[in-house]
Amino acid sequence: MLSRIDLRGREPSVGELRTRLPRAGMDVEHALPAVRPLLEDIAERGVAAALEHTERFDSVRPERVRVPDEELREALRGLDPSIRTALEESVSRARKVHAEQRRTDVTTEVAPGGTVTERWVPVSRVGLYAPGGLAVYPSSVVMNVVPAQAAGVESLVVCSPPQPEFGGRPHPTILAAAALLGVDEVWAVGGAQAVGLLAYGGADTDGRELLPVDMVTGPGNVYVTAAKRQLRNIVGIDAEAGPTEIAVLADETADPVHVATDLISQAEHDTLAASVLVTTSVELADAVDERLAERVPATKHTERIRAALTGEQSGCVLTSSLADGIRVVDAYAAEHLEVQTADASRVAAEVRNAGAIFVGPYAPVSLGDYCAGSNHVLPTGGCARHSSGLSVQSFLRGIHVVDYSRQALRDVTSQVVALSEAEDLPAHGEAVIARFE
Ligand code: HSO
Ligand code: ZN
Repeated sequence: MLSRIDLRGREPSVGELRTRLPRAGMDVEHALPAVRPLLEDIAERGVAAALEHTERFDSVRPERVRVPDEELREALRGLDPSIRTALEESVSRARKVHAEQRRTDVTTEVAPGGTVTERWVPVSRVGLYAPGGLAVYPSSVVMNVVPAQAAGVESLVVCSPPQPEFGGRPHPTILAAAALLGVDEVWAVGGAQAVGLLAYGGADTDGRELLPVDMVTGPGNVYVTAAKRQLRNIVGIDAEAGPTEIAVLADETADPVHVATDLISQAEHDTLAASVLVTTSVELADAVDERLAERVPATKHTERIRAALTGEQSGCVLTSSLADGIRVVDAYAAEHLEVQTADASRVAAEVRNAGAIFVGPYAPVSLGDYCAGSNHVLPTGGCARHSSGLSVQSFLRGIHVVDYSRQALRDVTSQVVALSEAEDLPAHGEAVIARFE
């Protein structure tokens, strides 16, 4: 089922690997011309404009855009108890991991009387977008809210599209997840309109105000991503999320059922999802293909999965050695990488580029999606070469606080003056000299 790229006996360069390896893209540029005028309208007319666009796109008009507190509490009460228990487990594991990511301020004495303190200050107000429709992911609400709260973000607002089948409210599990996490501000608005409202602010018909945020995070469709790209000078954004990716680096010791089920699991997200097997073993590749042929027709979202696995973004790469396999996965820099080899920990330790690494037979990506404690908002599209997933750090700014005494400044005057002259900016040096005349 997976198309094959045979690299055995070849040593492609990193550049060649990057172009040859399968990869799906998202055409954000294409969506921008439609999104720009919509955002201008939201900037001018706020919630009224958002309501009109929502009615046009989603054929629904929520009675109140700000979800009343009572409806949040009601959604949590109505949540299936087993889902509630699972979400609580997910939250508590994620909180354990993210609590350890907090930073402490550090003061460095650079010279006698001269210090620089790096002060970590959380972003004040964050907007989280939670999609509706096909992708209703309460787990993503957890993965965005937990690090923001651990960072100390004071004000959090969730936006999620109103759903016609829920009387114009966002999906009840999204509301319940927000309530469980202690987020009490939820607005029933979706798409690019939501990103616009979060950036510019607005007021509901009953006067309740949506204050503009400093940062917007959360996954969304191409229009949501286009809106984030368009507004990135006005609000901070998390990385642009492309279609999800799983790469599995496996040798002949891997269990083909584990490999096949994991490739299928991420293909389940989207016809554009990428599932890539990198292996030294033709026997394993054949066995995985057999398991895929059995399992794909037997699972719920067969057509979506088949489209993803047979799409040009998915495939199987054969390499001569594990070392070559590591070069391939490093060049690919998958959002999720599973290592299913003998001595998987050692192999995993050699990998440099991946959003998250899942080691051995008992760490499938779906564990990480829900309940490992790790974050599932991860860099896609090769961005794992230079970026990390969402963490406490994403919501912090490290502010340098510079504090020098008179003598400490005097001691370094000649160096400041020399550099200011070298750059033909003498007024920079004069600002220091003036203090000692
Ligand atoms: N695998 C997705 C996250 C997710 N999976 C949410 C299930 N729900 C991107 O990391
Ligand atoms: Zn997933």
